[in-house]
Amino acid sequence: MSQFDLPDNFGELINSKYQAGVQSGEIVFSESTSQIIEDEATEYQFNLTLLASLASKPTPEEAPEQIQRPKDFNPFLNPDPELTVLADYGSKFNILLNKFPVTANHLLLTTKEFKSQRSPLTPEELLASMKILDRLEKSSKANEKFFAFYNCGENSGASQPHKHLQFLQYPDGFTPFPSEIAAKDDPFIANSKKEPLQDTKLPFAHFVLPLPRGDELFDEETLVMAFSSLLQRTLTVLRDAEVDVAYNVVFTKKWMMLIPRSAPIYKEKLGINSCGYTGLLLAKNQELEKFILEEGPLEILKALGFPNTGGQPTDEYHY
Ligand code: B4P
Repeated sequence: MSQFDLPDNFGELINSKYQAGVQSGEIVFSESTSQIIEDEATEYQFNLTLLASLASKPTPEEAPEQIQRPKDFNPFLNPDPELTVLADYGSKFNILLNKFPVTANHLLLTTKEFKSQRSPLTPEELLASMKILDRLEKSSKANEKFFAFYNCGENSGASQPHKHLQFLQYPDGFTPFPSEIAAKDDPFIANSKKEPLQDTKLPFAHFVLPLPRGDELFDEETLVMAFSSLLQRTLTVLRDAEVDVAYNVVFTKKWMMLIPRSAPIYKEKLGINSCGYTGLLLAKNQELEKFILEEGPLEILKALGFPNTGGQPTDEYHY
């Protein structure tokens, strides 16, 4: 038993809360269409989502008077009960529905007290997230694949400073590149003899570990060792470049990946968060969709990350 075990009907709880939220207007869902694009050089897939109407998340100026909030309003401190799936989860967290989702049932794990979105993930945050992923997969009738992500630091694409992780499902038939990379090796924790996996065909630094299976996946110590070994490499890249700490974390039950980030926005037009670095790109209008297709996903990800360090001798970039 763990304080982070979730009820068997977790999936139903999410669904009913989500349906009620959409109906009451508390959840502002954006309709979209998607296409899969295959990068010829790497043969990896990217999923390009186009919002059907102009971004429906209102800016503070556009919001109707009754929902206008002060600029520094923190939506995660006293979360709206209509968006709350589980309050006081493990006595430290809340599990909320995203108010502005692009896909149904977009979940957030938020800390009850304010904690900074610049802080690294804790053992409890990692374990709680793994339990959520596990329960989401067990509740799924269609064998959907879920991932967790964390946008850490301003350059990572984060917009809320209160600590939160997010949970989404991959589109049907989509294989994210870290899955393919992780599938090439047995589970291991990176150390001075064995570096995290990196595909040298990708033009940006990305540190991937295949995760252990079975009960070991729910062992805090294992999760922390995996995360820390990837964070070490990430911080080394950021330290060498003398930039602020910012990185994306993406993980599933099978693998974990960290990406050091140099900037949040491409050519002053396109913001990219962790979703982008697991191959899911979001265009808020047709002009941006065209822009992404012209520039190419890898060019965009390259510009907002750091050069790939695959193949470098380990002592050159250890933290
Ligand atoms: P952050 O980590 O701070 O930033 P983000 O997910 O990049 O969201 P941002 O707000 O910058 O969204 P964007 O226009 O790029 O996350 C804060 C989260 O809190 C956001 O998800 C926000 O929606 C949510 N939130 C804000 N106020 C809230 C409230 N009162 N209650 C509950 N939640 C609240 O992207 C729009 C949305 O699409 C985001 O949700 C984003 O995560 C998601 N998204 C981006 N790319 C996607 C993709 N390819 N496929 C599916 N979804 C995608």
